Formats: sequence, C-alpha cells, structure tokens
Amino acid sequence: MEYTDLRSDTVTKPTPEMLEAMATAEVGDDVYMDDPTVNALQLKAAEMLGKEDSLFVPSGTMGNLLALLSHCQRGDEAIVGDCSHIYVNEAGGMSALGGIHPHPVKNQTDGTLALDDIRNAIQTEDVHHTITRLICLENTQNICGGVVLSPEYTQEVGKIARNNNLSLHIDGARIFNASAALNVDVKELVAPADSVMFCLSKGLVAPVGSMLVGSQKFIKRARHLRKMLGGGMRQVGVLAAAGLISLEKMTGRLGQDHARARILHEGLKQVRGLKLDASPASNMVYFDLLDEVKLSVNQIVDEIKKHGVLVDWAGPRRFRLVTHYWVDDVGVKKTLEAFAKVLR
Ligand code: TLP
Repeated sequence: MEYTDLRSDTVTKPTPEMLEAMATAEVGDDVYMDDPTVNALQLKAAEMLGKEDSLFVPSGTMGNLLALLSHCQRGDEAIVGDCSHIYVNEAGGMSALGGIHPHPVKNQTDGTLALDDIRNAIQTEDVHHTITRLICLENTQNICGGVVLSPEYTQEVGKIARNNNLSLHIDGARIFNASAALNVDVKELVAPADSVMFCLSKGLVAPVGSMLVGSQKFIKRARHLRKMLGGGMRQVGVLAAAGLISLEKMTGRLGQDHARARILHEGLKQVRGLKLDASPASNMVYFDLLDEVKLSVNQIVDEIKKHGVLVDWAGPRRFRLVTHYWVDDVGVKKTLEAFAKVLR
C-alpha cells in the first residue's frame, strides 16, 4: 500500500532530482576539507543565513550538541526552553557529553521564553553558582505547535545575551518554515544569533544532514569537536549534493506545506472527538482526543494505518500530524476521510 506519512517531516525521501545529483556528485575527502560539493553547500548555507561560515553535520542533534560544546565549558550553564528539543529530545547530550548544566525556563504557549524569565535565569556571580554562558531558542518551536518566533522577539533575546556577555544559539531545525510563515528573510530571523542549526532532512527533503552556522572561529571549533565525536564524514559530497538542492529548490515551497496543514486543521475540526489546537502557524497540526473517544492513541494509529495513512501520537491523548513535500492534496483528503471513519 502507498502510505501518506504524516508522522514527521523527517520521513521525507529524496526526490528523483536529488538522487541524480547524489549519483553524479563530485566528491573529495571532507576531513581534508577538499570535497567540492560539501564546500559549495557550506558556502551557500552561510550566505543564506548571513553568517561567516558553516559546517555540514550528520544530524540536527549533533549540530545542537556541537553548538553547546563550542559555546560552553564543563560546568557552564545553558538556558533552554522546558519544551525545547535540546532539553527534551536530545538524550541529555549536553550534560552527558559536555558537562553542561541545562537551566530550563518555561516555554510560553507561543513558543517564546518570557524575557523576564530569561533575565531571572541568568546566574549571579557567586561561588555557589554555575556560570551562565548560553541562551537557546527554537524556531519553529516544535512541541508548542510548530509556532514561529518573530524577528523582533529574537532581537530582544539577542540584546539580553549581549548585555550579559552570553551567546545565543537558535535550534532552527525548521528555520526556513519560520521564514516562510512570517514572510521574513531567514537572515533577519537569525541576525541576533551567534550560531544556528538548521536541518536539510526535514521540510527541505534531503535524506540526511543538518547545517551548523556561525562565525569562522566558532565553526573551526565545531569542526574539531565534530571530528572528536566521530562525525568527520569523508566523501560526503554524495549527501551534500542533495542538501544543495534543498537550499536551491525546497526553501521556496514550504508555504504549500503550511497551507495543507491549515486544510488538515480545518477538516479535522469537523471530526467528532477531536479538540484541535489553534490553526497551524507552519507545518504541524496538533490535537487532543476528547474523553468520549474510547480508543487509545495506539489503537487509533493502527486503525488509521489500515486506511493508508501513517500518524504518530505526541502524548497519551495527543497527536501531531506534519505536512511535507510528499503529502499532496490527495493525501490530505485521504487523511481526513481516515479520521472521520475511525472516529465515527
Ligand atoms: N525532531 C523530530 C523528533 O526528534 C521529535 C521530529 O519528528 O520533529 N531540533 C528540533 C526542533 C527537532 O524537531 C529535531 C527533530 C531536531 C532538532 C533533531 O534533528 P535530528 O533528528 O536530525 O537529530
């Protein structure tokens, strides 16, 4: 059966154009920094984000970890959202591997960290305290609903960072979705940040890889740490070739995924037993099951699958559906019909 897969945008398989580019990519040894395709990708990513340099990394998780390790020493503290991917979904890498102490701050429903909460989380100089080094934001904010942080808000956080001698990292796994949703150049969205990670392998459809972006000095340090973690990838131009197509062809079409997410949201509102979150800001549709629904989330996942649709739960009574390149109008219709039938 051909499935419509809404579990995540991480499921996106490469397009035929990407496969062709991968098969014919010019490669070298990227640890010697002489893979021309990787070099072209790193140049383009840095240019598009308005930063000095960038580094191709195997995953978003490694990109975030490299940023944390580059900005912080052991025993330093990083301010993170309590619903951030870095805090919740990266296996505690910052503390396990970097000895970095996370300082969680409540994520507001709009994905922001309240500015006063950030200010209050900065440690005062005291022999008892850790040393605050870093603030991390996430844009789009996944768990809060794929919501977007505005350039104005990010500027304010950037000011707090600068006034307190801290660095600002943005987990921009889906920063191009934020850019599309706000109709703001991605450069403007990340201008206040010292470093940004973004993923090629989500809405941008490449099979593997993320980019870490920042100053030359920061990227030099991150490259060293990437090697330490075993992430020096040799003839990795075969993957970078797909990433170049992501940057050239995929960043401009994300609005289509957002429009389909809104259609899904509208349609699911009509289905009995579901309580939808607010209309999606980007490509994620979140909703809860009402008490009247007697099926468990796992039973619903299994039943929906019988109709050719893959979904994943996001909590004991919660779902997240994610639109992407491979979800077309037919897939949206099929999904709405599947939910209507299963919850009838
Ligand atoms: N997110 C995945 C899961 O891990 C939850 C998903 O399906 O959404 N930052 C953010 C904001 C992310 O959402 C993710 C992946 C990452 C970082 C990590 O990227 P990868 O999976 O490449 O390590």
